[in-house]
Amino acid sequence: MALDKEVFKEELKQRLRENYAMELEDASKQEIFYALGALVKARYSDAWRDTWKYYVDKHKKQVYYFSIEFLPGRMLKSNLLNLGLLDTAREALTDLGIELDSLAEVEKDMALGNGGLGRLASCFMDSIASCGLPGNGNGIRYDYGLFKQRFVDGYQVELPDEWLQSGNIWEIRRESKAVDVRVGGRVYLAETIEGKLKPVYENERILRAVPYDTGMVGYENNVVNTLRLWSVEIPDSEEDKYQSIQGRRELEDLTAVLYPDDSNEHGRLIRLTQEYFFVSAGIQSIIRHYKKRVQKPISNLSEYISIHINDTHPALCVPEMMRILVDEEDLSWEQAWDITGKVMSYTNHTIMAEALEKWSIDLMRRTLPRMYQIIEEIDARYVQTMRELHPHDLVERTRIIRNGQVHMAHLSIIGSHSTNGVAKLHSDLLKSVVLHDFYIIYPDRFNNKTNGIAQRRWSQIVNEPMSNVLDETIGKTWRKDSGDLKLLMNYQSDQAVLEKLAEAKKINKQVLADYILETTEIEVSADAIFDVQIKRLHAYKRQLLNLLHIIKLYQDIKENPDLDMQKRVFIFGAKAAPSYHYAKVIIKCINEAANLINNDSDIKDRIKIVFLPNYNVSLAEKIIPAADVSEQISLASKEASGTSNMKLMLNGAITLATLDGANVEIRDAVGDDNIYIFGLTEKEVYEYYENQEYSAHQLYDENPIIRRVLNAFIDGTIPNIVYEGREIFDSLIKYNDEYFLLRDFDSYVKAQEEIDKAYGDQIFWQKMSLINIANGGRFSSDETVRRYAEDIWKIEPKDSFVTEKG
Ligand code: F55
Repeated sequence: MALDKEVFKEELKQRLRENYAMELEDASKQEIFYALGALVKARYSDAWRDTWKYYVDKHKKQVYYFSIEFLPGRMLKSNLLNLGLLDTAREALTDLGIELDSLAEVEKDMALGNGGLGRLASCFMDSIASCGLPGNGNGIRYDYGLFKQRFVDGYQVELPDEWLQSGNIWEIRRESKAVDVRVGGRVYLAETIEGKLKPVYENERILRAVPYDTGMVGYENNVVNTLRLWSVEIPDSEEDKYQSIQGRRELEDLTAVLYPDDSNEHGRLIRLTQEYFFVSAGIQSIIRHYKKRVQKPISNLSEYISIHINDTHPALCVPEMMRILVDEEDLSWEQAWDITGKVMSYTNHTIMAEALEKWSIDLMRRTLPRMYQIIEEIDARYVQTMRELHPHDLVERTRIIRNGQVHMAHLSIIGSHSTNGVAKLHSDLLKSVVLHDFYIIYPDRFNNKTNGIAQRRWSQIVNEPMSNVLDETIGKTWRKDSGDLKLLMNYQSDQAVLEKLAEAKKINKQVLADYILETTEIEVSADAIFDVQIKRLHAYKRQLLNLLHIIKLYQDIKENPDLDMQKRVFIFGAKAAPSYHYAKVIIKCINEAANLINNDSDIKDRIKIVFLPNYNVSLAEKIIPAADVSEQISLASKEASGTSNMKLMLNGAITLATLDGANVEIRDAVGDDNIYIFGLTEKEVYEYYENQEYSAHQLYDENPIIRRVLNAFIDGTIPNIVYEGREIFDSLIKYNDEYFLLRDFDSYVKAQEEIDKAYGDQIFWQKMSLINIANGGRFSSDETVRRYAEDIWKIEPKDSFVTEKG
């Protein structure tokens, strides 16, 4: 039911009176935000219940997306938009003298994830609901999200993110749905009276998993799905066992913090327990629901349920499902294995060897004894079956338990029916290199699902000026179906439209410039090129290559003060894992180079460096609409997909990229003339690995520009980085530049020079920008999840949605 502006105002006032015993005039921003949140939640609670009931009544097959990270960011505006209330709310609040955007800033950014993987999970949640698909998220409700980042003397400092401090308006604690999870102790098999072998647990610890549910509101379709996040508690029955404060602490710590490392498992015990905790709680609650509501024989499970393993962190889904089917539901191993394989599917997000998750047998056995027994059995049966079909070596290389370790990717592939990569190139590399052995064994299991983004959030919510121009130009259908952005292609030579888009960009740049001034005291001009690199800090993502180019420009200007070039602001946003020393060194160097360049009067404001602290979803929402250039400069083959590349193109930024991850598909979408490609191809990178002919030292010796840039790190040109500068220098020269920065340097500089020239011709530039927006629709996560739904999960959208779409 549509909500009238006047009713909206009354309801808001009413809620303030009820919840806070206050009149609007006396309420703080925070109180108004919570009253508004409660109002919004009440608007979808009926649809939430009805969606749930519909899935049950119609026996709909549902997917459960298991992910140890979700990164929704703020939800107020997105919920308002999806409920069709955004304009009403904005107008009603304006009448009351309140600005929606500033009210929205009160909401804590929900940051239960590190980066791309967690954000992808949240984009999927939005799209699954918006496409009317029966799907739910399953994860962990961390008390503390990803650390907050500050810079002190140019160094990253981490602070706790107490996001729950003033409560979370969107969640519902459902104590009645709590389940018990057993960890530790000893398990042995004993014969029952019927002569079956059953596990007997000794000295195990029982954890209580309490779910907190959040409604995932679909876009104008009355569908509200569920994101279920689990929190640990001590069960009453166990109170006696936790007499010591330390014992209690240890247990309560289980869901306290998100591990802040986005590439390396450190083999920490608590992490493995976290993984089992949310997997076991999730699967138990699925099976309970199935038995109570679906009421079909357990042998039909795979007709009603699909479980997705987002990266290997939830890989224990495989043995946990086996445990429940065999130990608790009394199925034979063979029958349980058949069902498990049909239910499970797995997405791989990386080819970086160090990111492939492994656990020592010893730790696994101690922490999760029953899981280990089951994995051992899966492994033994795998070897036995495959031995007859494949060479010994191949079977040995692909088995789950190898060299004292449990390989979680192997477990995920062997225990599921589908393994997918996240961009075409990445999926090809999985088949030809990283998981080639498995591709030989299971060729039919491999497929590609190129990532996508929640386009409504990343266009209409974050970029109103551009959205208004789009409405005026091509009508409003693009808001529901982003494929319609293509209509914009008809206006690529329409000067008036190009100018309007340029004006919208200028408005966004001024907003960001104001934010930059406010947070960093750096003054930047909205006339400059806003050149943006926003992503986790990683050697392979090559923020350092960006810095090397900036140093070169600096040196060029110092040498030739009349150098003809466009003004540029280089904007960085990046957190480094707290234990990732080299990444932190790069942060320090960027910050010190910023100090040097921003304060050098010879440079004036021709180049500026802005490293915005605490990059997160909300900050991305400020930066992306204001970007002119999108830096996607990872070493080819290393970035599985990337998703900021998609968000930036959708907002009219021009991509400067290597042929890596989804950049390849962005190039296909916009054409060679509307993107700047540079650097080694993935094939050339692999050739270097084979022939071992790369010599960074030689490039340093032979290329005077490279030499001068690198020397700036060790000769005092960049101040305050004695040790850090030396480390950077050594990583490139002494340790031969693992990610080929120096090899790609010249072609990167050349591409940057072309961008400089292109920006000088504003009509030319705006045309490229328009073509990028027009083709951004291709990377909608609506499309991505539809492909998962059809090819992998075999789930169907809610009927009303089908009819609505025709
Ligand atoms: C988090 C924890 C661990 Cl232990 C390992 C990895 C991560 C993580 O955050 N990975 C991640 O974000 N990977 C990224 O996934 C994106 C979505 O598929 C890709 O676009 C991106 O290329 C990839 O690096």
